Amino acid sequence: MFADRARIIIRSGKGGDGHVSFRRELYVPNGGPDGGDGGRGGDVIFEIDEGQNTLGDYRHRRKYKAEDGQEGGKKRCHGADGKDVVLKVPEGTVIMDAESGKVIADMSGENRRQIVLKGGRGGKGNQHYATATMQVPKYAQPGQPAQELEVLLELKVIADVGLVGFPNVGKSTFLSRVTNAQPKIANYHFTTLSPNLGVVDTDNGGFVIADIPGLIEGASEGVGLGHEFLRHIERTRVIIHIVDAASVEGRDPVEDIHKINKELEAYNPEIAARPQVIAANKIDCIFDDGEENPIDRLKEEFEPQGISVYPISAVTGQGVRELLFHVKELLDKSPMKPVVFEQEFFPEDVLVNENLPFTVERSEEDPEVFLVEGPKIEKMLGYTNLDSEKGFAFFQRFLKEGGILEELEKAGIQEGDTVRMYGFDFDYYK
Ligand SMILES: Nc1nc2c(ncn2[C@@H]2O[C@H](COP(=O)(O)OP(=O)(O)OP(=O)(O)O)[C@@H](O)[C@H]2O)c(=O)[nH]1
Ligand SMILES: [Mg+2]
Repeated sequence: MFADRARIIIRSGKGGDGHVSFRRELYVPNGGPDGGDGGRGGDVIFEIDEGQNTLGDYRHRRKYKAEDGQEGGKKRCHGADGKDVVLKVPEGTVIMDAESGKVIADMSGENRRQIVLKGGRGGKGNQHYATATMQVPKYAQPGQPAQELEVLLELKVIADVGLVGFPNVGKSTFLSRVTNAQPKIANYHFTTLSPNLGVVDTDNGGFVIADIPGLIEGASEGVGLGHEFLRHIERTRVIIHIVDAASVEGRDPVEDIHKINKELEAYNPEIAARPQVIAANKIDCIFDDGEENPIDRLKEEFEPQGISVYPISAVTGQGVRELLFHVKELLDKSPMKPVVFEQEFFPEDVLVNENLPFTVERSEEDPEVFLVEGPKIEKMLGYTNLDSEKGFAFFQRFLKEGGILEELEKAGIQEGDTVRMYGFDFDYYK
């Protein structure tokens, strides 16, 4: 497993329980309830750390847990809030629900910090439950439960330009030539296993280049970790296709380009359609042996398709300036369209889908009133703000998904009847 992918378990803090206690004063036999509220459980927060460029930190530890809130105390003492846990990730990290693969957060662009799991709300102490009819409430609200989730972190780097090509064609050498990055360079395949980023300075502004691992035939079907590697170019705008024009390893450069472009097309046609420029590398190794010059062959084949060919040597620097100038032009022409992955999975919804213990009863005193009781419902009422439109909609969905509406109908509820839950009255309408 490479450092640009990790699977971890995260858990928010449970809310502290509300406390049950009664005032004890000299000469006062039955003091009122004074149990304090529980503290809030800590959140699990993801945050971009500019200094990081791999997910290496997450390979060694699998569980990350925020602190639980503490129970409320006597004398209206509020329990301490649990500490949040803040997980630092490199920019471009996409957080997904491990089970469904659905996106929870895309840590890029404007989104520098996101709460992924919210800590449970603290329960209310019995001090809140004294009423005219119930002066010694022996119950308090339990804290909201913690949430636990297995998530997949995937680094999808964000760069203006992606370097693609077979292994060993000189992608990393090129990156080290045009930026301050110092990637590993060696004369064997798959020297680069996770992307390296570098910034190119030009007279009219800089841009970011990503050097990605080499691709091989079948990459789009997953051969040679192809999928892992291909996803790193998803968020680039222009592609520099590097090819070994000197055929140092005996392959034909024209065929190489076709093969890699076929893989791009199969993986994601949208990537294959992005502006591309060919860097015909290693020209310092091309010797005139009477055969047709490979640069001419590349130009004949690809320039009619609108793909320019630039002969370069990443080692000597020959031709590199012209290439970068052209790339900058392409970038200026291609729109700034950041690829952002939208949220498709909402961890807080998972709480709603639990099986709910509850009862539905027609009131004996008034046949148009239906009483609903259940610990989850009470808790839910405790932490939902029914005055806000969003809160009310959330509560309605909870009633529907929890099967409560269905039970009410079975019990014979009619339009306009009243649903009563823990002192709250609602009119029933379909
Ligand atoms: N003669 C010559 N050799 C080069 C040139 N560019 C790169 N090389 C050599 O090619 C070999 C591979 O270079 P890398 O930059 O590691 O290639 P890569 O494409 O990043 O390879 P992977 O990371 O394995 O995909 C090294 O031995 C480089 O010195 C060039 O312009 N001319
Ligand atoms: Mg490399």
